[in-house]
Amino acid sequence: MTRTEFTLEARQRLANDHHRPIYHYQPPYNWMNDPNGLIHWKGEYHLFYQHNPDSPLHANMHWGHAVSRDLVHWQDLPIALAPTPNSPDKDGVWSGCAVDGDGVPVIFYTGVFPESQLAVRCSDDMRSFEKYAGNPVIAGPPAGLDVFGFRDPFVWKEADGWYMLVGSGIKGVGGTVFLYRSPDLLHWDYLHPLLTGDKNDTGIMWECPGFFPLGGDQWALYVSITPLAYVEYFVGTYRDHRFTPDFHRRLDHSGLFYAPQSFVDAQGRRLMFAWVRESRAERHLSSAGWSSMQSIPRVLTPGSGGLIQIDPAPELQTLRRDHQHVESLRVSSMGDNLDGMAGRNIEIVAEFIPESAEAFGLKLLTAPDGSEETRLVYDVTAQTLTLDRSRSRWNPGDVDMTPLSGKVPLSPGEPLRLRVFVDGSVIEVIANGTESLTGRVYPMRAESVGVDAFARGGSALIRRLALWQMASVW
Ligand code: DQQ
Repeated sequence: MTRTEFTLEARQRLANDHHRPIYHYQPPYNWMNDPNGLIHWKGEYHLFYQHNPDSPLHANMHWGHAVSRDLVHWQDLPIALAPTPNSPDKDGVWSGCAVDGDGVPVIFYTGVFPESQLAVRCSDDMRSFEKYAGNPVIAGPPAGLDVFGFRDPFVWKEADGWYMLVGSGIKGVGGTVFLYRSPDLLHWDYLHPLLTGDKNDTGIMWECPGFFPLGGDQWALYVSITPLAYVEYFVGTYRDHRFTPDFHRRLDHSGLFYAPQSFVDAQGRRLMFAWVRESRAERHLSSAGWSSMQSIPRVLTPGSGGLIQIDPAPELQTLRRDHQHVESLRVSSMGDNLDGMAGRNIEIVAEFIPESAEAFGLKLLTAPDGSEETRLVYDVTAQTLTLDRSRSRWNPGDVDMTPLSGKVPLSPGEPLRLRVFVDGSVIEVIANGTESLTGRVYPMRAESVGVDAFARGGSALIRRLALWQMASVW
């Protein structure tokens, strides 16, 4: 049996699980977390990921590997990196990145324990991987600092050399990212912290950093904050290898979109994937036999007000099937507004004008008898968008059903524009281009697939709403 046949068969075995997505990447089975080593190399998108091949729980980290020519359909490849006994990664191959090292793809990752930075030379087809004999390339944090963690290298090239960020936290101070420079990708000198946060504001340790030019001399730094588990980004000026942020804010309003990684593809687009975490107890993962998924690919560009604009990669549109839509539909009740719309694996594009409503939005994954439903609610007064999961499942049973919420400010007359991707147990929402809200819900009933719209305390106008069934990528 070939590897492809083997993984397809493994996927087939789990295909009846209605919580399993059909158009978000996830491994054939068992645990996955952070995206790693994202690179567009010789026409193939490479997605490596934190993977436990032995169980659906976080342990024994390896790098899983998949490739795609179109960013949408993936082929599973053999595990790329595994721990080597008696070496700096004996306890796990943790997160990292891949770069075009002047014609040779090179991977950097964190070996544990202790945490140190390691390099890997890849073959030109990126199917074989040779760990550098001189590893680690950075053995430990800068001398004289008392830190939490030292991991998740992010590497880029500038005119005067290679630069690396490593995530950490200075005890008693806050999360930080250390900046290193190298002439050759193998010898690294510590420069200074690129940025250090305040532990009371942005957590004690920063994981999985990424740093990129947003436009002009504006750069964006994103970090995953631990132990708070959300992603923050900072925008500011970057000059002489010093970064001065003007502001910082959430990249996604929930803690379920985590450890994102971005890269530039051959079209010059900055693309991002993230780990979409689970929201249910370990016993559910053990019985499901799988855990987590990658977010949809997103394109990052400079947005209004200096923010990052987030758009679903247009390639996802190739999965659209069976289009339904409504236009100019005034909604003033709690249900029965969208006749015949349903789907568990769907994309919705909607534009709402608030009018007199106090709150309005969409119901997703609703049961025919109303026993289960998830609401995406815009509260006009509070200017918040909330994924109300309180009734997403009739028997909570160790599933987190707390609301997920974030500010989506609308100026007077401005519509709420939603891009919504529902896929089994994941709901990814991008509102008005710059606000992202990612949630997980686990309806118990396979027939909980209804879609509706609602408004409370007045009316809202749906200027247009389109819904597509999404095809499986397998
Ligand atoms: N996951 C990896 C670490 C990283 C964390 C371990 C973030 O390298 O800091 O699986 O989710």
